[in-house]
Amino acid sequence: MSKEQVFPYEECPEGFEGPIWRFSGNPVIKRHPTKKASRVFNSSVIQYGDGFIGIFRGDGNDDIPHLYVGCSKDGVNFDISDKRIIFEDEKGNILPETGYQYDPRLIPLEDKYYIVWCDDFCGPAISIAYTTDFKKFIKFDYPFLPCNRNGVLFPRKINGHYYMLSRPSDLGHTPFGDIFISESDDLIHWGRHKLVARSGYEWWCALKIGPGPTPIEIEDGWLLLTHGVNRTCNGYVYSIGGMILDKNDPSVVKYRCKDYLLTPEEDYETVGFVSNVIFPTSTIVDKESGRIAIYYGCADTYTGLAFSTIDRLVKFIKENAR
Ligand code: BMA
Repeated sequence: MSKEQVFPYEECPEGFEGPIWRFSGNPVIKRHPTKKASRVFNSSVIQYGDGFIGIFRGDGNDDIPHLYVGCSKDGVNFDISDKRIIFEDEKGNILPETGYQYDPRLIPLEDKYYIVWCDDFCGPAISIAYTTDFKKFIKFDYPFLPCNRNGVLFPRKINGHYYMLSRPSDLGHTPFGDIFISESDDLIHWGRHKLVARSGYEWWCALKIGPGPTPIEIEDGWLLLTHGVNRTCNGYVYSIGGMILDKNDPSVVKYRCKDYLLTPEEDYETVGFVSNVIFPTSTIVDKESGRIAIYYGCADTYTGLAFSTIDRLVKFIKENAR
């Protein structure tokens, strides 16, 4: 990263005491951002060169989600391609397009950029692919059986193994959800599955808890943002939660915050295609200052940006751990 690297950030508003504050210019991606996508949300952005690149979920004019590459100079204004990502297999054969693709996570890992998303494999299933240039995308065989969503890869090997979090689901809107972790030595064969966190502890995540963005390595563990779902008389409500996993054994939760970190409150979060949903899918971290920019889907309609710092999140999670 060059010294002039732009970092999307706003200082905490004076007097604000919560763990996460919203960008004053939200939503950063509004309705109809491209000719092909009427809504772009639950997408993933990383620093790339002296700017930013992302894999975006774009729901088309037929409501079906597909994946697109997008770029930005400032992490706020995005230029999203009109062309869907086409995947190849490891032999270079173009793969037929599946029925849908959504909620991508983009993870720099070793010398490649990995994309993990929810794909149509006789039902929602986690899919994994990599790219080195954001032009050619090589898809592996499905790592897990359906139904499963929210595959979140750790950004480095831990004790010589790769790890992925996921949230097994059903074919539809899944009235349950817990976080599991799986281990692999080659990113293709996965096993040694373990339970990480169950839903049902607090009301805001009584129905489901799922992994959000790629975990952030901190001094004494992994900082994991989550989505937690409450079932109300008026439907599901998605909030952002947080926990800290053990550094050497990420199946162990060291601190789990009993309160949400952010819940739908702004109009662009409470009103939309699916109202009352905030869904974090990526973070950008400035290691030197500890600043964090969080990209999150708003009401399955917009993309929002929010901020915090590592110290502030860790302190809040520890002080409010159950
Ligand atoms: C989940 C996923 C997300 C979506 C959320 C709320 O099951 O499908 O893509 O944001 O529901 O609709």
